[in-house]
Amino acid sequence: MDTTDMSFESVIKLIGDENFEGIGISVFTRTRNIAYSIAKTIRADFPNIYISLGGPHCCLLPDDAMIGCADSVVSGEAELIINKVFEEKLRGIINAPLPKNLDEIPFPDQELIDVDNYGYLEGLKFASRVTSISSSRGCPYNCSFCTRIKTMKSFRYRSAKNVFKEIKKLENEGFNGIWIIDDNFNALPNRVIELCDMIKKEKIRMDFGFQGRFIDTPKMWNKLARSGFCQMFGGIEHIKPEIVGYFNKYYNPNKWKDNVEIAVKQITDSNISLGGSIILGSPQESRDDASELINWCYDIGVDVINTNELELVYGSQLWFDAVINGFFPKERLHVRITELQEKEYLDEMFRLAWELSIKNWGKILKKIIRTKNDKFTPIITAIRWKENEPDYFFNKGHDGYGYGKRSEIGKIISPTFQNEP
Ligand code: B12
Repeated sequence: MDTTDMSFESVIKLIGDENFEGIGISVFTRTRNIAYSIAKTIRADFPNIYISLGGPHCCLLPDDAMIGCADSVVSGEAELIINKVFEEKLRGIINAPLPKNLDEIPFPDQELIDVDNYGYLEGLKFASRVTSISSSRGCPYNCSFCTRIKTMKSFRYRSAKNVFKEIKKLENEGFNGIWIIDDNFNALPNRVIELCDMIKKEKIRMDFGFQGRFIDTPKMWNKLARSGFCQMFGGIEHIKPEIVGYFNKYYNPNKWKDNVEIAVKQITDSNISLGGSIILGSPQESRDDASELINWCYDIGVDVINTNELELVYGSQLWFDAVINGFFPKERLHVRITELQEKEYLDEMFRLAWELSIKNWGKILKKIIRTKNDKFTPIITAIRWKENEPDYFFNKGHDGYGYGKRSEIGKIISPTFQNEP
């Protein structure tokens, strides 16, 4: 619904027009209300359709999801069990086993995916035909704002050989851009280097982007850049030691800032375009801290500064601490910091980050020309990006990773996101 701006009504109409026997819905905590509404409407209008819910929120709170009017709720990863669930129309809460060896899972069938709307990040289209690869699951770190769903707690990864095989298959299918959507693609630098060597050796000419972590490994960044990895998104989150500690981002909060700076230099020296995410609004943050952080990101060479308001989501350490300390009742599963504290400077800071990112426009364009195999697609969208600023941000703009639209800063009008009452 988010990628295509599909309204609730058009989803229900689609269901009426087709002859579905079963419907599966993925549920995020922030999208649970719309997911449950869809399930309830299907139940009322099409009582014979079997409904199953799954996804991060069902891993966290399967009971809550069961009330959402489904026949079954799958908690865990569905690959080993999904056929059985739908063929046998299983009922109730189903605990799915986690696949241990990810190399055994078949590659996604791209024909089932509508890829036309895929591949936009911050309004820039990555390449003309883009899809995604998941090369690992989970994350070895323990950031306090992240919901630690059970599937994430066990960090598992595919072999470089197996990932390469999927890349080759996608190349044969006509894709020229791939986003690696792992929580932390470069958690194991040696695996990444092995993959880069294969891509280089086989002369694959595709553009790759990834979500990763800032680590001091010049060799890895260099190899990535030379095998088509031209864009990275990483979580800087903050530089103020009290806040870095509050986020549990690094073993020594005093050293995080230096660590990021070193990695950013290595990444940008390799010409990889860099999006750095930051989280604004922590209780320990002043307006000056936020502005210092944003300006620092710009000064050290982050190309696009991606701003997020701190959200306390069920399943994260921060949510748990806030409930224990009586900041809100445990029934509230998703709370924005501005619901708890006045943070009048946030709008101004979102705008500052956007304006500084726009200032990097020429630099981003140069990087595209220098590093990308498909230069044409991103340049066309980059021109549109520049022409529409700041309208793009305020009217058609982004929330977090580019999903969910803001009518004005802070007000999200994404079709799937509804504020809690
Ligand atoms: C890639 C990714 C993205 C991508 C793509 C999102 C997408 N819609 O697919 C981008 C960058 C766009 C993104 C954006 C956001 N994301 Co995100 N993202 C991820 C990430 C890193 C990987 C997802 C993934 O592929 N996992 C691997 C697969 C195997 O797991 P899975 O998706 O959960 O699916 C399995 C099971 O859940 C189950 N399942 C899933 N659906 C269904 C449905 C049925 C019927 C059944 C039976 C089973 C089933 O089977 C699947 C296969 O094993 C996860 C973290 C994580 N490890 O999951 C966060 C995560 C899903 N994101 C999260 C969030 C909060 C967001 C944003 C809201 C961030 C923001 N502030 O903007 C936006 C929302 C965007 C949106 N509306 O979709 C949270 C969700 C938390 C929660 N409690 O709901 C996660 C868990 C990160 C975290 N730990 O905090 N995200």
